[in-house]
Amino acid sequence: MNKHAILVIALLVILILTIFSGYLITNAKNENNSVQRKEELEKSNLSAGIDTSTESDTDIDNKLVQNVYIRALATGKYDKPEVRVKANIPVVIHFSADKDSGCGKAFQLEDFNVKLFSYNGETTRAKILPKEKGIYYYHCGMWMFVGKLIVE
Ligand SMILES: [Cu+2]
Repeated sequence: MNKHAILVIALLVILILTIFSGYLITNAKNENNSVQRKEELEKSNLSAGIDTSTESDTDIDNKLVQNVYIRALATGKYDKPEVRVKANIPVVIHFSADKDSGCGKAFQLEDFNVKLFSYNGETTRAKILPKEKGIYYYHCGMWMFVGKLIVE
């Protein structure tokens, strides 16, 4: 092997190492960014009273849905007298009712044609897309349980 060949091989090795380390650094940066973005979104969602903790990473990244959890209690009230959501982002309502909540087992949100039932404490869901800002009332069949869905 002559000197020239050794030099060429050495240069090739250096070139490959440079490209590979550049690739590693870029990858690490991307991962950091996506974790940071997810944390920021979770923070902003929390301050808006929206729980995204059960959603997959994809849903959080794409801001696909706003989850709201409402439960009718045996005390004759909802656990949340009001819920705030943002307009033009789909909302999934997760409704459940205590076994002793009587007519609270029926949940209605007429402005969005939602009628849910939870007879045995189970969670039932409805997805809506609120387009107009405003206050919409959710309630049981006789308006004894009443709560506000506030679209901002
Ligand atoms: Cu009622």
